[in-house]
Amino acid sequence: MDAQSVNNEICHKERVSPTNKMISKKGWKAGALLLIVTFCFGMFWYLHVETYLPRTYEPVREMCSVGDVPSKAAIFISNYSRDHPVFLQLSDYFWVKNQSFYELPYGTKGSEDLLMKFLALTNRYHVPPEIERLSCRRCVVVGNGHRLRNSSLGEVINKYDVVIRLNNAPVHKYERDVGNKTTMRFFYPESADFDPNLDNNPDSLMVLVPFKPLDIQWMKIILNNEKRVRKGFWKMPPIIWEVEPQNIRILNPYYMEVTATKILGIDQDQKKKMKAKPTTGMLAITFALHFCDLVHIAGFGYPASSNKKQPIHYYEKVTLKSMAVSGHNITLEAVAINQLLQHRLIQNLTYF
Ligand SMILES: *[C@@H]1O[C@H](CO)[C@@H](O)[C@H](O)[C@H]1NC(C)=O
Ligand SMILES: *[C@@H]1O[C@H](CO)[C@@H](O)[C@H](O)[C@H]1NC(C)=O
Ligand SMILES: *[C@@H]1O[C@H](CO)[C@@H](O)[C@H](O)[C@H]1NC(C)=O
Ligand SMILES: *[C@@H]1O[C@H](CO)[C@@H](O)[C@H](O)[C@H]1NC(C)=O
Ligand SMILES: *[C@@H]1O[C@H](CO)[C@@H](O)[C@H](O)[C@H]1NC(C)=O
Ligand SMILES: CC(=O)N[C@H]1CO[C@H](CO)[C@@H](O)[C@@H]1O
Repeated sequence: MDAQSVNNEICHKERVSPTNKMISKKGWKAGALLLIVTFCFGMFWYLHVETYLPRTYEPVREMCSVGDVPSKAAIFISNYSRDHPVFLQLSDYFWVKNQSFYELPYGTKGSEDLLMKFLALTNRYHVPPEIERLSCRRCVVVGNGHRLRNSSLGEVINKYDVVIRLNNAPVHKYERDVGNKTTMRFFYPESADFDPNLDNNPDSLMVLVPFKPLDIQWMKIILNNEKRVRKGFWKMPPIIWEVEPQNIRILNPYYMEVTATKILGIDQDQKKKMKAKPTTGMLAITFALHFCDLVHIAGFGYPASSNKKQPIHYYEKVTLKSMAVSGHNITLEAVAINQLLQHRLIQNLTYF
């Protein structure tokens, strides 16, 4: 800037100074107002996003660290082992019968012949190779809790390598909140989806959790199209159930045993165990701790027991009353889940 222009500048400033002052006063007020509005909007957006979308999920891709869950689980679960076969296989029963200590649902004692017949029908016993060969497995267990409603977690859930769903929880028409990817679905006859093709992908694994020999029988009857059995179920299971046999698996009862004795600390005594069977959700979390390197959960947790009208599921109106007769101890399970969260073995995507 040369002297002349500096001079001009000063002159100009001096000349316009009174109006300038007014303008700058008004400008300051407008600026401050703009700042406040921006701040408020920002805060609103921040809080809104914060409460609505939990922070943990966006970097799911980068979050996997091999061996993280196994090393933590080894401390938490006595005799922790990932060497057990995930699903039952024919070779366990064909030549040499697997010597199981417990009967169903905690072992296969007494069900060997039935298993041999059934497992000969499906002929597939493994995890799909594209999952098996992942160096780090990111899993999400999707509970059926009501808080998934309007959660918009669908896209997030779809990003995991393994999405585990439970029982007859629908996907159709709930995609925005729960996603549409299903790697495995854990179920038993009474909880089977009547329209499995609507709520699963063509390659979803349908994982039977056998609570009693009749559960394996039910599936064998359907696959063989034998005469249907109606007695012995506490709720009528589907009698027509169209799933490709190669997508069916039976979960190794080992995980049920670990869930009961080590996660829930239910007494070793078999009779006592029968009284409080773990839920499919609790079982799925235990399984994930033995299979995955990262375990996230969504849609877990029940309303307070005083809240009698609050629906417990995202897709139907049943309330806590239905759980009272279920033979599950959900108080015990809530304590266990909280412990797993505290030890960072699992992380939650939805608030409890
Ligand atoms: C752990 O394994 C050992 C050896 O098999 C066994 O003696 C012990 O009872 C097991 N402990 C638990 C808590 O399962
Ligand atoms: C076979 O039995 C052993 C105990 O002897 C058990 O650890 C294992 O999980 C069983 N395998 C299957 C597929 O049941
Ligand atoms: C979900 O959103 C819909 C539409 O915005 C609303 O009508 C409904 O009450 C919400 N449900 C819950 C459980 O918040
Ligand atoms: C999920 O939905 C999206 C969008 O509709 C679709 O492109 C995708 O193929 C679906 N995924 C599965 C596994 O069905
Ligand atoms: C659940 O387990 C806790 C702790 O063992 C026990 O105090 C409670 O009575 C159990 N509840 C039911 C309904 O069995
Ligand atoms: C029960 C529990 O630990 N809930 C947590 C779920 O995750 C959010 C953060 O994503 C925590 O704020 C909750 O406390």
